[in-house]
Amino acid sequence: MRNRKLARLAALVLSTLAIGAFAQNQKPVSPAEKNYQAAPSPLANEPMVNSTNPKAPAMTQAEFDQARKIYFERCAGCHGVLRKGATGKPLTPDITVGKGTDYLKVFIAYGSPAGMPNWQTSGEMTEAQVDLMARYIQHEPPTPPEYGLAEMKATWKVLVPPDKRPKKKMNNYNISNIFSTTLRDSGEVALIDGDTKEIISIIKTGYAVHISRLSASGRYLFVIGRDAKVNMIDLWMEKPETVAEIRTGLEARSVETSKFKGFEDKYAIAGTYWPPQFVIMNGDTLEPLKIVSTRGVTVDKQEYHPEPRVASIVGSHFKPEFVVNVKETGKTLLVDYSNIDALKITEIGTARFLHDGGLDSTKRYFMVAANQSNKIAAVDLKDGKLVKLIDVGKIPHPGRGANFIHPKYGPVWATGHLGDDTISIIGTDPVKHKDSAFKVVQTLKGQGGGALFIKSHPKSSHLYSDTPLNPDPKISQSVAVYDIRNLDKPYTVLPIAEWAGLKADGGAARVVQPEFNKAGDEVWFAVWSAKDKESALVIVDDKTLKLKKVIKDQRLITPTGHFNVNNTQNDVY
Ligand code: DHE
Repeated sequence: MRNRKLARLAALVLSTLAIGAFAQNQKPVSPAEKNYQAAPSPLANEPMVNSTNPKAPAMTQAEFDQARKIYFERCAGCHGVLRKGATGKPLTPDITVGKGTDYLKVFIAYGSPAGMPNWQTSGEMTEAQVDLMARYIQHEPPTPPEYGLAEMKATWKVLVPPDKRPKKKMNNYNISNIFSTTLRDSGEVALIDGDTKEIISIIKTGYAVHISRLSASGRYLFVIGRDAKVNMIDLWMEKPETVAEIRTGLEARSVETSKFKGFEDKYAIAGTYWPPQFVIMNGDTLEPLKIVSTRGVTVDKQEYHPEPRVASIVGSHFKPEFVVNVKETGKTLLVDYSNIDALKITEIGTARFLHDGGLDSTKRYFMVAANQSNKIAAVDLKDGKLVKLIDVGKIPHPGRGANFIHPKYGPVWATGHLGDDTISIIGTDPVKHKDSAFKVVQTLKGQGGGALFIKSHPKSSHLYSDTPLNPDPKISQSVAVYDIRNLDKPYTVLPIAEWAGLKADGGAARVVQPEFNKAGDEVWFAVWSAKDKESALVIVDDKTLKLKKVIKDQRLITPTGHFNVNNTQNDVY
């Protein structure tokens, strides 16, 4: 009876949603994007200030705490920490109280055509949890604590001070061909010798570790966890180890180092999701030096946003600047670090919501995905200005993108898409190929949506595109390879997961992130399964497109990204 009533209400609410005000301006969210965004936030376990709303239905403290945990584990990635909306719509009490508990319950239970997951009917939430969440979102969003210099310093450790570190390389590794592989769910990185394919060591890092970057000299490896913990690893040590560490906030995704001549290895920078800010640190010790908030107004409507998260960061090779991309305000900040006591920041309005990106082959232009605008913003790092906003496919997701020489249009940079099956190729040479510069010169068809990373190498004539978030396992477990010399030729599919020969235990075996070795003659892929399932790394010979090696080891838990030292240090992609 109760279920019938809920179903009737559902039909009514869902039909209103399709045309109603609550659904306005909401683009459909693909299941792939939902799965990608809805990863648990480390904020679930942080203490927060709760303030209840007298107009909202009552909740006990225990109910509130349970709902808050669910919110940060399931909902914050799309709706935002303060529920101001990002991929998902805003859920602040001024909107939700007027909707009422029953309406909200239907929305949570059944999902919406705009992409809200059907949490109850999919079995991911019980009816009681749906009721809890419907009441919870009518209360004020609890605010996580701020995190300033004192908090950072309290977590900062210099485990091996600079004067106690080796004066020269103390190992026999070919450091520039080491790979740092993210072991996401064990909170570790695996350092792998790219020559012998042996695991050098497994190093404990932050929670759900995200990316690795290199210092300009290639000596220090910086790794950041989703909990904003940065590990600085010295690759000169006999056995590379963490020499300094710090927690730069409560949630983060990006870390980078100063690359400009004269500032090599001088600074590191970490950007945080919470609090919305970035911190410049000493490149030798990770001592936090300067914190800058990214709260501010959005590029389009010019309204205040309280939590604009820091997405990708790159170190400019043209000026002593960090390029900091702020997601929710849609702004690219050029942060001049030549005098951090008188910090100069050039604010370039690009588009919302900025995510990942990389440099063109000359390193002059930074190409960044504004994923909810379906655009790539090209920023000129020499002249410090926006060159162009380029319309591409649906939800561009380049990683750092791929640079290669197009037979007709010269130097180009490419991105794949989460939301469709295309690859957009953009001209990047305004000198010799003026007519095609910063335009989409060709669109390739890929295997399907759910693409995350695309890669090439100056020595290679191939372009590799993964599709780990495609719902079809045949597509998520393989990659498409294009012949750059003849892009009209159909792509070749490499069955990477099949080659890995994993135990037939039902692991997702998603193939993620092509990454070249230093020589540019082999490509590494992660075959990513759940924590309790077997995963592997698969290495392909770039010339023949044949399997070269499978690395399996019980310590390789949930490998995802991998970063070759030389290519990451020198922005070769
Ligand atoms: Fe990432 C890069 C954010 C989920 C693997 N990811 C980035 C960057 C950002 C980001 C802002 C750019 C950093 C830079 O260049 O400075 N990623 C996010 C999210 O917010 C998101 C969507 C959800 C979340 O809760 O974290 C998310 N990312 C994932 C994954 O699920 C992936 C596939 C697996 C994993 O390890 O978690 C993943 N992200 C990566 C990788 C890179 C990355 C491998 C680096 C790409 C590169 O070539 O540099």
